[in-house]
Amino acid sequence: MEALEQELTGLLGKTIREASDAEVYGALLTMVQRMAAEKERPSGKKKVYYISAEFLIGKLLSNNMINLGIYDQVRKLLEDNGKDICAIEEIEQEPSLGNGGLGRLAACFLDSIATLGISGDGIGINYHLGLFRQVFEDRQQKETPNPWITQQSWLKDTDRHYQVKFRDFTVTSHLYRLAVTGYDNRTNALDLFDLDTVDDHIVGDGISFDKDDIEHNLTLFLYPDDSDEKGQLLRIYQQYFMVSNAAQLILEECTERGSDLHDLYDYAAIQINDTHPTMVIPELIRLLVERGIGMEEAISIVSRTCAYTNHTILAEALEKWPVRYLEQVVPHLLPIIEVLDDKVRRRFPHNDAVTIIDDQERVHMAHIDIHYGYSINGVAALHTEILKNSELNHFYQIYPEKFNNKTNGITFRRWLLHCNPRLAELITELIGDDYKKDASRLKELERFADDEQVLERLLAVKRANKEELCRYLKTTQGLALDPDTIFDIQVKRLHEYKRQQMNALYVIRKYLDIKAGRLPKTKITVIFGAKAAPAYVIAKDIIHLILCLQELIRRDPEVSPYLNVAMVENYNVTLAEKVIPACDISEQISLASKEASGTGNMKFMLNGAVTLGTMDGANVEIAELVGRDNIFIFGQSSDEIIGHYERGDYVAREYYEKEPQIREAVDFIVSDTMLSLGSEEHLRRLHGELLNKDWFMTLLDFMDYTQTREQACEAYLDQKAWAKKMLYNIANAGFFSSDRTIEQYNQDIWKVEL
Ligand code: 26V
Repeated sequence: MEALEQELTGLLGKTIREASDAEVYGALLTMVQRMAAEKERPSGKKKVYYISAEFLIGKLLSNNMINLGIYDQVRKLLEDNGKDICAIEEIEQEPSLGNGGLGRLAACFLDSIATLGISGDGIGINYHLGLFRQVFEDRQQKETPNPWITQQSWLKDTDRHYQVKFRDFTVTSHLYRLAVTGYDNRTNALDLFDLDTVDDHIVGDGISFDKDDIEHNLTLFLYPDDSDEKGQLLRIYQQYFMVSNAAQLILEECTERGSDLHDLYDYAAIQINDTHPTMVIPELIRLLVERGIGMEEAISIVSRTCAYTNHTILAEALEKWPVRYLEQVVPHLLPIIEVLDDKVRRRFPHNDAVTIIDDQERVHMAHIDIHYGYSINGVAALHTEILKNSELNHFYQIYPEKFNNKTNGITFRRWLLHCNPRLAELITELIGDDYKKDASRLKELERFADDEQVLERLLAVKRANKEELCRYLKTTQGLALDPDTIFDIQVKRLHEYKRQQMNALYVIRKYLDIKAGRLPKTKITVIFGAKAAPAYVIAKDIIHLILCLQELIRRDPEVSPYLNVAMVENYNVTLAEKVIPACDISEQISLASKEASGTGNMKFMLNGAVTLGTMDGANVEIAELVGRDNIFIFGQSSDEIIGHYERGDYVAREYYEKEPQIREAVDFIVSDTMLSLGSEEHLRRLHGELLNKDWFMTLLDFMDYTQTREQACEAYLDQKAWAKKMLYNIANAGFFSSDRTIEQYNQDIWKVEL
C-alpha cells in the first residue's frame, strides 16, 4: 500500500488529497498501464487471434485493478485520502465498440484467455465515435456520436503500420493497442486498427456523415446505417480494412516466431467472430500466394488455421454481399473467392445450397467459413442443434466432424466481483474465495439453502443493490424508482425477436387491470434498456410505445402506486453493471429458436435474479441447471415454432380476435389515451404490425407469458422461498463462467499449449 501511495503521489506531483478526481484517475491509469505491461509474456509457438468487428470492453480502470490484485488496496488508499473510487470510475468514458452480446462476449473471452494464461490477442477496429449515444427526445430515440477517446487513454500508440489496398486507393493503417489483463495472470493485447486521415469533423446532424468519403470516415462509427447501398459498401470497406491488417500482422508475427508459412497452423489459430471477419480467409490465401506458395497449398494452410463461430440463425443477419459490391471495393479478392466457389461446385455438383456464390450473384460469407475453416461452433446447446438439424443441415451432412458447441460464458471478474461487491463478499464469507478462480465451487452455496440467516442476508444484499440503483438513476437520469417493489428487468438490444413488445403489452394489461380495480399485491417496477438500430423503424416504434407508457403511468395517481415503468437512456456496459445486481425477475422472453444464446441471462442468474423465460438459447441450460422450481418457463418450444414457420400457419389476427385480453391490450396502443401522448404515425404503424404481421409471434405466447409472470409475482410474496430460488441460481451459475467456455475452445479448437 505504501508503494502504491508513493507511486501515485510521484505521478501526481502532489498528495492524493490535494489532487482532483480527474488527476487521480490519470495517475491510476498510468500506474495500471505500467503494472499491466510487467505481466506481458512472450508467446509460445502457437497463438490465438480472435478477430472481431466488435469488442464491448466497458470501462477498464476497476477491471484492470481487480485483475492486477490491487483494487481493494487502492480503494482503501483513496478512502483514507478523502476520495471515492466510484466518483473516479465516473470520469472514465465507456468505449462503445459493440452492439450487444456478440461484442461483450468477445470482451469476456479476452479476459478469460489472459486469465487462463493462453497467449491470444484480439484484433478489431478503433471506431472513434463508437456505436452511437442514445438520447430520448419527444419520447423517441435520437442518435448522437459517442466520442470516447480522451487525452489520456488506455490506447497505446504503436509504430506499426500496414498498407491496405482498395480498388481506387491505398491507405496506411495505424495500430493502437490496449492491454488485456488476466486475473492474477498474464497480460495480452487488444489490437485496434485505425486510419490517421479519419476526421471526426465530417459528422453533421446526429450521426450523419458523407458515406462516400472513405478516407475520412472509415473508422468513425461502428456499423453505420447499412440500410442502403452506401452504408453496405462502407461496411465492406471496414471489414476488409480489419482483416487485411489482421492477416498482415499475423503473418508477420508468426514468421517472427519461426513459421515458414507452410506450417502457419502450428503458429496461429484464427477465430472468426461471426461472418464480419470472413474476408480474412481469401486475404490470407492471397498473401500466401503472393509470397510464393501455390494456390492449392495456400487454401489448405488457411483452412487448417481458421475457425468460425456462428451467432445467429436469423436469415436477415447472415451476410451475403453482392459480387458487384466486392468488385467495387476489393476486386483483388474476387478471383480467389471464385476459385473457392469453383472448388465447392466441383466437389458437390447439384448442391445449390452450399455454393459460395449463389445464382443471384451474392457471396455467402458463412459458406466460405464452413468450407474453408476447420471448425464451426454454435454458442449454446440448442443453437448448435438447430444449426446442425435445420439452418446449416446441408453443411452438417458434408462435414459433421467440423460442428461443435461452445456454450457462451461471462467473466465473473466484471459480472460478480466488480459489479456486485456485496454479494461477492457474502459468498466469500460462506465458502471462501476459491470460487474466484474456479467458478464451479459456487455449487457449495447449496449447503445454505435452508439457512434462514443466509437467506435473509441474500435478500439484504439485493435490497441494498436496489437502493443503490435508485440513487444512481435518480442522479444520472432523473428517474424515480421505489426499492420496495419487484424489479422486473429487460435490458438488451431492441429487436422484435427479443419481444420487448410482449413485455410492453403486459404493462398495458396491468395498467388496465389496475384501472379496473384489480390491484397487484406487490408494486412492480418494470425496467427497460435498449438501443435500436438507427434504421430499424419498428424497433424505434417499440421504444416510443414504452416511453409513452412510462409517462402515462407516471402521471396517473391511480396506477402509479402499483406500477412503474422506467426506460433507461443509453443502456451500455456501465449501466448493466448497476442494473443487473438489482434485479429480481430477469426477462428472457425471445421467441424460441431465435436467441442463439443470450449472455445477459447468465449475468442476471449469477447476481441472484430469477429468470422468466422461454426455452430458447442458453435459457434451456439455465433451466436444466437450476431445476424447474427455480425458473419460470413459458411459451411454445423451438420445435413448435420452427413448425409454424415451415407451415406458415401462424396468423396473429386469429389470436387477437379469439382472446379479448389480447385485443384490449393491442388496441390500447392506438387508444385516445395513448394518441394524446405519442405520435400517431408510430403507434398506428406498430399496431398494424402486431395485427397483420407479428413475424416473431408475440400474440402466440402472450397469454402463457401473462399467466407465468403472475405466478412469478405471486412467488415473490414468500420472500424466504424466493431467497432460496436466488441461492440456487447463484450456486449453479458456475457453468457460465467464460473461463469454462475458453477452456473448451482451447481444448477442442485452438489447442494452444500452456
Ligand atoms: C444482427 C442483425 C443485423 C441485421 C438485422 C437484424 C439482425 C439481427 C440479429 C443480429 C445479430 C448478429 C449476431 C449477434 O449479435 N448474435 C448474438 O450473439 C450473442 C453472443 O454469442 C448471443 O448471446 C446472442 O443470442 C446473439 O443474438
